[in-house]
Amino acid sequence: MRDSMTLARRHLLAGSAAALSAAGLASWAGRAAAQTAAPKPLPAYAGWKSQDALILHSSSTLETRRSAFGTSVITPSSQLYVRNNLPAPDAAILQDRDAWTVSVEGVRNPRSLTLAELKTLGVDTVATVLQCSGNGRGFFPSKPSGTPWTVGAAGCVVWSGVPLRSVVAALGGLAEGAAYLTGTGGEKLPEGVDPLSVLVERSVPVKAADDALLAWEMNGEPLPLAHGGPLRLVVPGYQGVNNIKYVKRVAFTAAQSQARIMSHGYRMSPPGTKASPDQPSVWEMGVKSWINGPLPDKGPLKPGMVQVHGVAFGGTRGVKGVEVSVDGGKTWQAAPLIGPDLGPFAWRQFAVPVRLEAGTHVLASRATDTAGNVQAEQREENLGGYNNASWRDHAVTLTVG
Ligand SMILES: Nc1nc2c(c(=O)[nH]1)N[C@H]1C(S)=C(S)[C@@H](COP(=O)(O)O)O[C@H]1N2
Ligand SMILES: [Mo]
Repeated sequence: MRDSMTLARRHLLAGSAAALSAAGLASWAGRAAAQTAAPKPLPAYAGWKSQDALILHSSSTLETRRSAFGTSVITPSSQLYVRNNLPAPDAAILQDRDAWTVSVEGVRNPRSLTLAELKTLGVDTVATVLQCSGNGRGFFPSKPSGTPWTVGAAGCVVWSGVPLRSVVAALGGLAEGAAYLTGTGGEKLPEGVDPLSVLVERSVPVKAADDALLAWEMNGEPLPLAHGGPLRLVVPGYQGVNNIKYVKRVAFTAAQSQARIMSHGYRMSPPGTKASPDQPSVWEMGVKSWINGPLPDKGPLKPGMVQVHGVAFGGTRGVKGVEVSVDGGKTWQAAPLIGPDLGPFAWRQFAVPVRLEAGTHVLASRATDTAGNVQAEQREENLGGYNNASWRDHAVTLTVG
């Protein structure tokens, strides 16, 4: 949407540049073209990422282009989206990764542990879909405030770290009354404001701790600063915001965090209401899929065969199957899942060859999770534009011929 607008503008300028140089105004035209050709640079903490694969919404919101999702299951770190609610900490926190400390509370023997100590308590690897709860917000006609992500505030990544349950066991087990797992981010808070208004601290139901990881590696490399290095709380199957980067504290608590990001942010507030702590928080992800190719951005396709491919996931459950429609949801056909199954929290790729004749085609995908839940046709309207899993919103319109 936004990027296609930029493209259109670029074409327009390129066109007018040609016209102007023909009229002998080449130097002006050259300058205009140079100004539009250089994309805004990536922010320093994400400067190692692939500029071509990303849409830069702001210095703290980078989205993977739909066309950059390939057909292998893992999203390369260089193409993975970034979302920071506060400025990322100074890169100096990565100088001595093993010295990073996290305090563990709400266990029988609460204490602070270094990353070096955590590494002695156990290790596991898990593949998860990391997705911002606002992914798909750009499809809400109500234009909720916040980044208008379409599909690219998501990726499938492999984490390695210590299972949280091993840490809890090493500290004597859970204390009485633990109802939530609360994670706190280690960012430096701006001065002169109420800390609770900016602190990144989230609570999830304590059952989520069974699958949670304190991760120090992502996609086979030490966890980059942009993604929460040196240590991140990974809560498989839960929306991105619950996966606390630069985690400084993990607490088993009787109540949810009082931080604004928990009490009022990320709530499923019905339209016309105000956000409040009694509304559902964005926790577990629902069943969702979308098509990543073919896409209309390369212009009209020639009639013939195409491989319709995309991704599908079930949040805390795996995916049982995916169907694809090329007629806007009137008829559906099963689309085989391809590639390795990396477990219930990862996404699956699907691909199906279809013949497209000349005309306009609306391509959609619809996933079913292992419990039989089918991806919804419609989004659930809400103030923040969260949890959009509507297959209709994610459909792709193609012109052939
Ligand atoms: N400490 C901390 N953790 C955080 C955030 C943050 O701003 N600070 N943002 C959250 C949000 S809203 C999302 S969507 C994901 C983004 O993860 P990524 O930047 O690694 O893609 O991190 C979550 N964890
Ligand atoms: Mo997010």
